[in-house]
Parts: sequence; structure tokens; C-alpha cells
Amino acid sequence: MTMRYRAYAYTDEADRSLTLAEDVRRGLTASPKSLPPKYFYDAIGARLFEDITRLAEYYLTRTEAALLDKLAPGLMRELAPRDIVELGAGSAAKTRRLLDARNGLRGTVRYVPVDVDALTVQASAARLIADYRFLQVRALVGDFEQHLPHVPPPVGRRLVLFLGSTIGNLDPPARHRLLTQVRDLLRTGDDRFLVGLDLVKDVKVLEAAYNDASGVTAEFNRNILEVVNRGVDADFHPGAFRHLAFYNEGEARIEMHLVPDSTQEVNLRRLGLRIRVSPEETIWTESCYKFTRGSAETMLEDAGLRLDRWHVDPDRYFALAVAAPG
Ligand code: AVJ
Repeated sequence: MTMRYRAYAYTDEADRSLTLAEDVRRGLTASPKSLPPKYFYDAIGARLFEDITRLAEYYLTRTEAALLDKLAPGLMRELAPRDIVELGAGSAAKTRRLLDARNGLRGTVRYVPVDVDALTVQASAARLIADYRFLQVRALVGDFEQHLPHVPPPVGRRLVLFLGSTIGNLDPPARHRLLTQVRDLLRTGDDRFLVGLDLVKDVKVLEAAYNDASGVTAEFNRNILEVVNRGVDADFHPGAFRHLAFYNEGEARIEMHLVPDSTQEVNLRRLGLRIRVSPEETIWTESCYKFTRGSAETMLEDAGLRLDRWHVDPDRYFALAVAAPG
């Protein structure tokens, strides 16, 4: 690929399977049992998530996309970033809405996608470089919860992106850790952080988004057991587990769980482990925290950031928050 592309890897397949083994052992020997949601996204899981984003009930992706389309020209003119760092960049589909709005502005922009999947990063970089003449890509193959300190110093005004309400998957301590590292990425008072936040709303709307009538989210949820079976040579029967997703009002989060229909004895051969999952138990697979302007301001301020702009869609379903160094 051209000089306009560089990639630096801080994790590889071996690392990831080791981390998976550790995460599975910790999660499935704890009470309640749990598995980290990052293991949803093998090839099948990534496709199922793409399907979820097209579901009528799952409003998040299209609501954020419409907001981005509306705001991008003003944001790119106002912020005119030279350096765009994106956490969990994936296929960079969302980023394109910002880059399209930059066409016509002068000068080069450096894009730093941070993603664990080297192939996804490389493929999206090739397409981006072909489509945007002003773009240079300096990829960071790594986990945004561990490797943000490896993000190179900015080459100009910086915009850090964290879209899709993926920040909602982090529990408060992990979220605070990440936000303080984002704070460190912002070097001057002109740098900004743009984060997508799904908002607290009618419980029926929230629960429908995670319990779609066609059962795609249920399949997406169960697929994590296939990832574990492959990763640690286990013998889970995903079909013996029921999908459960509900809104925990007190914690302002959707919780996704897997519930066994009957007691399941599971061998995790690579871990030398045998576990039992009884029907009174669940395996907690994901938390999706929901935000208000107040909770967003507090979490940003706690990390040394300041809420600078707050943009919501007409239904007040989703927000794009722009934060500045505090
Ligand atoms: C991609 C993490 C934002 O939390 O809504 C979709 C993942 N889980 N349906 C979310 C998800 C169940 C999604 N994020």
C-alpha cells in the first residue's frame, strides 16, 4: 500500500487468544458469571451486528448517522481537524460522513483508526485512501482499553472520535479510565472529543431495541458461546440458552444475559475447567449504559473534560457530545 498508509500493531492473534482464555476463566468462574461483549465480534457476530443496525427496533445506528450527516459540515468547518483518532474504528463507515463533509477544505488530514482487527483496519484504510486524496492513515492495531498511550502525538488540531454509543458497553470504572486517557490525547485547548451517546428514554423503546421480533439480537447474543467454544475448546450448546435483555432503571443500563433452559455442564478443555450453569443463573454478556445530558456532563468532568456542544435528534433518542479539555 502507498506511503500514505502505516500500521503499528500492539496486539496480535496470540495475544488475543491468551486474553480470551484469561477473560473466559475469570468470567465463568465468577458469580454472577459473565463474558466480555468484545467477544461478540467474530466474523459471524460482526455480520449479525450489521443486520441488527438495519432492524426497525434498533434505532441507534441510523439516528446517529442522521445526526452526523446534519452536523458534519459545521463540525468539520468549525473544528477543521488535521488529526482524527477513532476508537473502535471498524469499517470507518461512520467516519466517512465527517470526511465527506471535509471535501474542498485544504491540507492533509491524518486518520488514526484504533481497532483490534488488523484485516478490517487494513481493508478500510485502502478504501479510505482511494476515496480521500487528502488523507493519510496511521493505523493502531490494538485495544482502545489498553493501547491509547501508543497513539502518536498530534500533527495538528486533533479530533478524537468514539461513535455508536460503544462507550455504553464500559462499566463506570473502565469508562472513567478510558476518558482520562482520551483527555491525555487532547494536547491543546482547541482539540476536541466527539462521542455518540444513546439516551435514557421510554423503557419500551429501549427494550425493543435489544429484543427485536426477528430474533437477530438473540442469535448475536448466543453466538458468543460459539466464540468461546472455538477459543478454549469448550462444548457449550448455544441452543440450550435463552436470550434475556432488560432495562435496569436504577443503573440506567440495558443488560443482556444468556439463561440456560436446564442445568448445563460445560467442559472448557484448554482451561482444564468444567463448569455448571444452572437455570437459576445467567451468563451476563453485555451492559449498554444509557445517558442523560447530566450524566454525560458528570462523566466528562470527572475525567478532566468539559461538555462544549450537545447535539440531539428531534426525538431526543441519541446525542453527539463534543467535549473539550477541562
Ligand atoms: C455496538 C455496543 C453500541 O450496545 O447497542 C447491539 C451492541 N448489543 N445490540 C449496543 C449491541 C446488542 C451495541 N454497540
